[in-house]
This record gives sequence, structure tokens and C-alpha cells, in this order.
Amino acid sequence: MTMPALSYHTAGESHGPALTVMVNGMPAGLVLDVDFINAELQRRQGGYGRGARMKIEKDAVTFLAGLRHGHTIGSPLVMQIPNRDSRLDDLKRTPPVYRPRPGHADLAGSIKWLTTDCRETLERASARETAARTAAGAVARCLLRAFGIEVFGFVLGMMKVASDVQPTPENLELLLRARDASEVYCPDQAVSEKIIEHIRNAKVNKDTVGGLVETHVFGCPPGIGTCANWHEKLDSRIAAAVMGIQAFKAVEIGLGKDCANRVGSEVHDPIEYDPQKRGQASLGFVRPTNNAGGLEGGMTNGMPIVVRGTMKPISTLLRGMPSVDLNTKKAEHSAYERSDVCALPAASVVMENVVAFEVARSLMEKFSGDSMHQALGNYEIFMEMARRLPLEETPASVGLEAEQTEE
Ligand code: EPS
Repeated sequence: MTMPALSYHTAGESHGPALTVMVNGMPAGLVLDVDFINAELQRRQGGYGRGARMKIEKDAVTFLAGLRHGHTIGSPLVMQIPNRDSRLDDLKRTPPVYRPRPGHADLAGSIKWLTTDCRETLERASARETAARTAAGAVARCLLRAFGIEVFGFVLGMMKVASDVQPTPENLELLLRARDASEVYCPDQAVSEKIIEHIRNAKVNKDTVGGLVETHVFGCPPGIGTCANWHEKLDSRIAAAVMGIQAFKAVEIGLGKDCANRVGSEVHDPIEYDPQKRGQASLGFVRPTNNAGGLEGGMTNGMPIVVRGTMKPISTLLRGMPSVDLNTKKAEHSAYERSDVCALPAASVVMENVVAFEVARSLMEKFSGDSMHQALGNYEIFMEMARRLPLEETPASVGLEAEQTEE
């Protein structure tokens, strides 16, 4: 490997001065579409059900390192997103919180760090941090686009209402427009309306709602990821990234948990070969169904990657929940701080971007290069070799021939 593995780290509290994200391992020569990155940040701020905080913030990135004349130069990339509502040390406006919210990190974190002030935990646990992860993922999507890979995320449903929309490369443009026209980022208008109704009802009842989000990745060639080590499997990385999003409680790939209700012949996708599609990313290996969600053995199989996430309802309820004051140990209702009734549309944006980063990470492990020229060259060579299968010579015989010639 010529480059460090693609990775990112975030820092920053919800009401601190700024969020920061460092992306390491991006090849040089990648032109970053800063308008796209900021548009993703703005989309993450939106969606029906958001609270008053999003009226204050105007998320946009400032590049502090790694970019010159709009393109990467191979050094660590550092982005900053300022918090307009910065008041971390202001005790009047950001007081200690002693009544933990069931479902939030408050109780577990306070005990972990041996304090009764949940503020010490909640500031970092807050989903505000997902703005930084969205920025990293949007950078990764600029890389993926150079390889012809597109990512599409949307809200699927909530409270037993779910869309049966099936994104494909052919209907992607249409669905993208429908999603962007929906207040809840769901391309299915009838389902959108029902979701809005559920959010409205939750608000009236001083309650909250979660739901289902889905991400599809188009254009991956087969063989990204590996079956060699469990923690390097692409599905295991995607699952970790999705479960790492605040409030996510489940992740599924393809058919997901419905696999348990079917026999093998109804689960596994038959393999077909279509020479007409040899030039496409799938190399011509097409499947009439995609129950595997594009991943077999921890590797892409040429079909679109399909990931579904379940977000629980936000744990800050206006009506509160039974809790305990950590100082007095007396029963109290949990603290209420301004919050969202539903952040599911925002979560769909976060999920598509964190999934994109994991795909980019595995892609760069396979086609690693210091520069985009080198990485794209490695990709082309691999695709050409894969199309030529079976290769006439094995790597071992190539080595033998070279030795014999030298003699
Ligand atoms: C959050 C509480 C709210 C949300 C926040 C997540 O913030 P505040 O306490 O400032 O009103 O708006 O989400 C964001 C700020 C964001 O950018 O997504 C929480 O407690 O997790």
C-alpha cells in the first residue's frame, strides 16, 4: 500500500465553538465539489420534525488543511463546521443536567466519567456530531464519483408504514427529484404524507418518533471488500458505521432479517451472465434478484449495495420520562432541553454518507494510489484483467517465465 488507509476522526461538542473532521488517506488530485458537500450539510439540517436549533445553524465547511486550488494534495484533509449556538462554558445558558433522559447517553456516560452532571456526556453524544461525519462522507462521494459510483439515501417509513420503492440506476434521477421534493426525504408521496402525520401527532403528544432509512450504492465492481478477515468485510464495516450513528438500533443488508423467514432457494440470487453488460461495473454478472444487497462474503458482487437502518425515537421528550435525580437519587421526570420531534430525514443523509465512506475505504484498499491518476489506473487494470478471465498465465507462472528469461 502506498497510502495510509482511508480514515476519518471527528471532534467537537454540540455547543462548543466548532465541529472538526480530519480525513486521512485521500489520494492527491481529487477535485472536491464543495457546493455538493455544503448541500449535503444543509440537507442534513432539514426535514419535517426538526427543532429550533436548526434555525440557528447554517452548516458549511471551511477547509483548514489538505486542499489547494480545489483539489486534494495527498495530505490530511481537515474541515471545520462552526457552531453558531456556541455556549459550552456559559453556565446560565448551558447549565448542568442532573436528570438523565432514558434512551440518551446521559446515565451511562455520567457513571462512566464519575460525574452527576449529564452535560459532560451529552455534549459529545449529541447527534450534532453527525454534521462532521456527513462532511467526511460527502468528500468520499467525490472520490466514488470519479469511479462511477453513486450513492442514494432516503426515508423508507415509520410506525409500520413503509414504501416499496425500488431504486435502480434507471429510475434514480426520478427518485432523487421525488425525494428532494418531499419534506421528509421519502420519494413515495403517499408514504411521505403518512410520515408527516405521524410526526405531527407525536409533536401534539409531546412525544417523538424514529423510523426506517435506506441507502443504495450503484456502480461498484465485484470484489470490493474481503472475506479474508472478518473486520475488513465490507458488510461488517458498513454495519459498524451505521450502528455508530446516534439513535440507530438495527442495520440490515439486502433482505436483512427477512432471510429468517425463507428457504435458501428463496433467498439466494441466481447468477447469470450477460455479455452485453460486460463493459459495465458488474462485468456482466447480473442477478435477477438482489436479496444479498450487493454483498456476498463481505465483498461487493456487482449488484447495488442495499443497507437499511432503524432509528429509535429521539430520547428528549417534551413530556419527559420517568427518571432519577443523580444527586438526590429521588424519582424525577427526565430533563427537557430544546430538541427535535423527529430527525429521521437528517439520519437518512447521515447514513448515506457514512456508508459512502466505508465503500470508499474498501475501494481504496483495492485500488490504492498516492494520486487519483494512480488509483484510477489501478482500477482500469483490474477491470481489464477481470474481463479477460480466465487469465492465460497464473502470477506464479509469470514469475517463472521471467526467471527463465533472465537465465
Ligand atoms: C440533540 C439535541 C438538539 C438537536 C441536536 C441533537 O440540539 P440542541 O440541544 O442544541 O437543541 O438539534 O442535533 C443537532 C444540533 C444537529 O445538528 O443535528 C441531542 O441531544 O442529541
